[in-house]
Amino acid sequence: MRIVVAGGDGFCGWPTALHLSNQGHEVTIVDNLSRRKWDEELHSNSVTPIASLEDRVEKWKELTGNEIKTFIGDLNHYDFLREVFRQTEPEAFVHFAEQRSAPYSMIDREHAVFTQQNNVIGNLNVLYAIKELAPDCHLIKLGTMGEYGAPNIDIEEGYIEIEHNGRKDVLPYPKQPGSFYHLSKVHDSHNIMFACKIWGIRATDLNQGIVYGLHTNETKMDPMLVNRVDYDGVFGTALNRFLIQAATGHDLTVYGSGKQTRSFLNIEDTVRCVQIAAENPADKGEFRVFNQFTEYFSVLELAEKVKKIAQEKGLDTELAYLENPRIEPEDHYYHAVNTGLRELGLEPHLLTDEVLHDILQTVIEHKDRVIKENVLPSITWK
Ligand code: NAD
Ligand code: USQ
Repeated sequence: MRIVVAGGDGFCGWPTALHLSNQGHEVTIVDNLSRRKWDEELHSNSVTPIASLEDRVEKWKELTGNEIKTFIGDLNHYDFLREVFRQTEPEAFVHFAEQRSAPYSMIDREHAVFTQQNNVIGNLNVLYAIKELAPDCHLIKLGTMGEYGAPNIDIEEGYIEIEHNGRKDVLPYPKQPGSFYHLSKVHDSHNIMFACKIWGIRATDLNQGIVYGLHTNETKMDPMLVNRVDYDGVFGTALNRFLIQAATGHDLTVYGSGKQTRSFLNIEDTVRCVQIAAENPADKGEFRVFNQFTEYFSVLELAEKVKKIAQEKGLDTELAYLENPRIEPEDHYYHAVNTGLRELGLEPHLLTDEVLHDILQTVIEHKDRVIKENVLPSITWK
């Protein structure tokens, strides 16, 4: 298939582009390289040293003979996006290209406005480009489990049957997101659902949990292909942050009681979920929703797991309970359904001690790159 991966220079997008290319698909990456610029803005970096996008795709071609075309530009620039569609004629458009940090979106008004403009308008442009230039193209959009929040009932995949005053309907599952970033994903979901209804677009919203790990079979093929890994208080995410903190002798930063529960998946499963979605497209006019995660844990459970593994490696790791910089429920019910992707063949890579050892070993090798001042959280929701 001809597949565009927007955001293909990022943490999820790069390994996904390689994986799809390795499966024989004709892959094109679109990215404006803004994630690298946000590192400059925050005086931060990836723990792993990452090559330029140009060098990455050149190395990939040298190793496999597969060409990945690249377009450097912004989804918010519609003329640019149209040109991408004209030249690539995509059968699937995988959309990772958004500002994805909740804390970044909560810095101040400018960052909240930027996040929603970048994400919501970029996605709306993609919908219009599909309508105008590739009406049969399947949109595979990365949403997030955080769109649902933490309701006191089970979380279904996108829809819920409701009975009210003696009548029944299947309705979009209620959304209670916890940051201006998470809200941008809710707005995207609504726009996509509407576009499917009025224009007959086919779309899959992948409500993804928190992704951990860094390597996939493809990124391991050469140091030039290594994936980025974030650890700072803005872009770093829970489990990866704890592993990097353990590697550098920092206490593990549990926010509040740590009882807040989230869903997780290994980056190796992200790339397979996208492949499964691409190879099993939604029907025309269908707005299909999958919850893309394999397991859920409380933050405290993860910190305890990392502490145990770190101590086995002789590291002196302890937990630090910090005042929670976010406004979020800490003690709550959590049960979410994730059958859609499993039914289409996903075989999860679960979070075993071996997996934790492996990631910890890699980050230990690069620990000197960690800028210690960036580890503690600096942004609050208040
Ligand atoms: P990332 O920041 O590493 O990658 C995003 C990429 O998109 C970057 O390379 C960036 O330069 C590019 N980009 C951003 N805005 C763009 C624009 N307007 N035009 C062109 N390119 C643009 O993020 P990630 O961790 O790879 O996340 C990818 C997607 O998956 C996001 O949509 C995110 O919301 C979703 N997601 C991520 C996680 C996670 O744990 N990382 C979990 C759930 C969902
Ligand atoms: N947390 C800690 N300590 C830390 C970092 C985080 O206790 O050092 C807690 C947070 O308070 C929160 C939970 O861990 O309760 C998750 O925080 P996170 O930063 O790992 O993840 P989040 O902000 O939700 O965002 C990440 C990605 C985002 C994606 C989302 C998936 O950055 O792009 O959408 O995970 S989900 O959480 O399912 O919505």
